[in-house]
Amino acid sequence: MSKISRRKLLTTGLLATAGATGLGAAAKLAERYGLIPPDAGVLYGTGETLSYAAQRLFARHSLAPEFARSQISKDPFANPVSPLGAEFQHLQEGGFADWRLAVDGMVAKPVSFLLAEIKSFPRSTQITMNGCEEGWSYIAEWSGPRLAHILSLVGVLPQVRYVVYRSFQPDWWDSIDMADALHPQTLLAVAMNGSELPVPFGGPLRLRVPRQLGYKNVKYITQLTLTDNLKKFGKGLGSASPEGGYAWYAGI
Ligand SMILES: Nc1nc2c(c(=O)[nH]1)N[C@H]1C(S)=C(S)[C@@H](COP(=O)(O)O)O[C@H]1N2
Ligand SMILES: [Mo]
Repeated sequence: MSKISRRKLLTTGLLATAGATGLGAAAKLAERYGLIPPDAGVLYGTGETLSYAAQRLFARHSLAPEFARSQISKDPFANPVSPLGAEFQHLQEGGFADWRLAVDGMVAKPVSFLLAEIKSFPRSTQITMNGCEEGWSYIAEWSGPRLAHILSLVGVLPQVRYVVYRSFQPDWWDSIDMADALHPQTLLAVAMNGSELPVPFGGPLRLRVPRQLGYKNVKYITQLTLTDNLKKFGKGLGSASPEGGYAWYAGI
């Protein structure tokens, strides 16, 4: 089934659940379950907003499609990033030995992991698609520890609802809810197609959240912050993306 028709089906399901009273009732249902995305009202109408609620109510544990090794793209496209600068180059020259991932916010025990520690954690491997909102996509094999594993090491407080993730590039930050954060396909990728994750593809550390579009898959991850409320981050929209016209929830 195409992405669009699946989305439409899910939203229709939510509307059906809400009954003949329609969109307004569905929106109330979404609100009751705390499923209003942080950028609701900024960019989209009710129907679009409801695709997030519908996914979480009816397909919370759905899996992104996985592919055969023979389907891996021969020539994956790395979307160019703005210059990473001298500090990044210095880290790269040192084999990223000093690259750190800070995990903080609403946790029992804030931790700063060295890249070597992250690489020593049990890895999960997936062959999934990375798709840009501009229309192109490629299939690759990614591996790295599950985000859920990293979170299990820091003592996530029960009221946490979102993981905010930041990049070495300050303009790139985003967040996902706990359904995606704890999802088995959500990884902190350290390898791609059997080699170290190349810098153009986000090396040394990239968030892979294959249930969402490419732009949620932020490269050069340096920090994870657990929170119960996205209002205090940036402009309060849960990500830099809605500020530029892209939805916070980019489920496929
Ligand atoms: N740090 C950082 N992460 C980023 C970007 C970026 O410019 N900087 N571009 C995003 C966009 S718009 C897309 S579509 C994907 C592209 O992934 P690719 O380079 O592996 O094709 O990375 C995303 N992650
Ligand atoms: Mo993109």
